[in-house]
Amino acid sequence: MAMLFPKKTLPPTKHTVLKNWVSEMAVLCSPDKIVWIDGSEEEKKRLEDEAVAIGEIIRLNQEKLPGCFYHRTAVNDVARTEHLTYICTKKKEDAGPTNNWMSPKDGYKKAGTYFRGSMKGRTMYVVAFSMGPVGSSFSKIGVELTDSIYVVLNMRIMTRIGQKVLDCLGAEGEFTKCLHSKAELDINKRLILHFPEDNAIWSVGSGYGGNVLLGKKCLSLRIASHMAKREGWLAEHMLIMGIEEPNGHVEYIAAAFPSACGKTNLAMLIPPEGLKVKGYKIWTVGDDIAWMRIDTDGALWAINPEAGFFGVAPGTNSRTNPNAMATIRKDTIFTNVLLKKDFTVWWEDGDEPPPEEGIDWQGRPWKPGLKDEAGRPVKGAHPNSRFTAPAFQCPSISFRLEHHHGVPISAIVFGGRRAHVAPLVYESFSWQHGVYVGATMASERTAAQVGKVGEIRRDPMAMLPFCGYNMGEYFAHWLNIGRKLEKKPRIFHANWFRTDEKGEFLWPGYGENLRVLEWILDRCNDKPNAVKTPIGYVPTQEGLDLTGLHISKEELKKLLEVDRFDWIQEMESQREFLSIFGEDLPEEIWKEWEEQNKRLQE
Ligand code: GTP
Ligand code: SPV
Ligand code: MN
Repeated sequence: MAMLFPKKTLPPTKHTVLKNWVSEMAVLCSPDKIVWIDGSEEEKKRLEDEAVAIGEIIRLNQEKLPGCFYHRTAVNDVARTEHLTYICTKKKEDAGPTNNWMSPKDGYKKAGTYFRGSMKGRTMYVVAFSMGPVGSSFSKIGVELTDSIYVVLNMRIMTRIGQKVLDCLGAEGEFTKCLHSKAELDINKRLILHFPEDNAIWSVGSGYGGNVLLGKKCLSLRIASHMAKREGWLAEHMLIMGIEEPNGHVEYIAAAFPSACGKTNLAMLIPPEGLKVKGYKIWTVGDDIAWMRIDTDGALWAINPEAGFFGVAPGTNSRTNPNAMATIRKDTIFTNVLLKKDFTVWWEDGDEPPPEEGIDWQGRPWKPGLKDEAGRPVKGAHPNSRFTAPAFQCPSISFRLEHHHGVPISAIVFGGRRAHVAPLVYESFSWQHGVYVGATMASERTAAQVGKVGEIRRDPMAMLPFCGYNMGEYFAHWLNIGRKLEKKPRIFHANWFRTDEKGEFLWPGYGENLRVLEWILDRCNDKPNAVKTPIGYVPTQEGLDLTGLHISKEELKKLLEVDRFDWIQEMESQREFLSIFGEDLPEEIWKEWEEQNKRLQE
């Protein structure tokens, strides 16, 4: 094996702090060797060959899926483990009531015992990566040490990696120290620790996406949100998309939905038939993370710090998301989907009918109609199975992804998965009311995190699992940003998931969501197609362009309904949630709650 990397002996950097840290972590983890990742094509080939040789990944059918690979994570390691994810600050208050907390001392000590010797017989890869374009003043650099080639190959797609990043870091640049080891992949020895005060992340015992691709949720949200609070910007769990009008003018929106609630799908949408005559074009800037700051023009500008998509596979097909299907035709890594006999892949609600046989996400033989001992259908692909694909392969990708400056945001949309209560869309009354709407967002739990699927939980700004500090202070930070913004984006709330009595979705969703975005942009341009309700402005019955869509008057009414009885109950549940922040909750949020409560009682 050592022969695969014959030349690499000296670290290709003059950064003393970095070199010392790598040596120190190597002493802790005891890898057989250390390999500095340069990011070249030849290196990619070598890594793929080696990972195939040791069984870490499977090469897929290169005729049908050129450059594609398959990976299966451990059965108990298929989603983020929020209960094992901690914010390690000196003071417990700084993590706030919604985060798990450990002192940095305890964190290093406890995880240290799992890391000790964990890389024996393995290689430690040193992956320098840039979140945001390399060299941009708004980008952040991290270095991830990992014993997983799968992680290296994913980081290669999701971020910008290698020598160019080390060069950019120079001899003294700042970087986030990211340490990862699969160790024993034992859930009882798994910890995902964040040390915002040390700019460090330690992740051990997992091989799953958000737990181990440390540039993503760990750096770009948990650590970055902490930095953003100090430096006066926002790090958010948001997609960014552009909507181009026929005259070539593009308006950009940012939208925060919890995990597996439709960000990737919305960011890549294709205009529905009925709206095609209007000539809209959609540009995808990002599908998961937005870093936003106030620019010299007084507006809010956003970049997507990532370079790839780590998207949910099930439900992705040529009807729901043709752009995603085009993106994943080559050079894609598939994780925990069904492996077919011809070495292609399959998932539930994809393009093809189920194959006659295959190997499921647990590595077991599978065929359609298979049931478990309790008689429940066995899925071929895990509901949180994913694809990792380069963003530039997406037909709708915006060239602005590589722009250091990002894009100006006209509207912010919060949203969740709510079978009841929340209407299809509404507009908040002001920035302050909008922050309250975001702070009280709720959603049904999905398969993207371990826990009971379907359970309603409050998920402020879709950041509950990702805010690296006290969320009470986070709301205050949002209010502050609003005070500083001269051109404030309007704030909306959307819900594609309202159901009828039979539990069927009332709204067709996907491409049809453009109809809602159109209304949102109309509102940003002061079009009066809305009615005032106690919770905000809701479209009038004629406010949405429904050309070509078959939806009954009753269904539309139900979709847009603000039921006072439901909302009064909702307010009680919000009160309970807001109370947990105690003194840390900005009084403006309470004030908005009280006023909305009053409007509902009137
Ligand atoms: P993360 O990557 O976990 O952050 O998820 P995401 O927010 O990007 O969600 P994604 O777009 O991958 O969608 C998750 C699931 O929701 C998929 O199974 C989709 O098919 C489904 N979904 C997305 N948009 C819609 C919609 O408009 N309506 C309905 N009914 N389902 C949708
Ligand atoms: C999410 O769960 O919100 C994701 C996938 O985007 S993960 O990278 O696992 O966090
Ligand atoms: Mn996400």
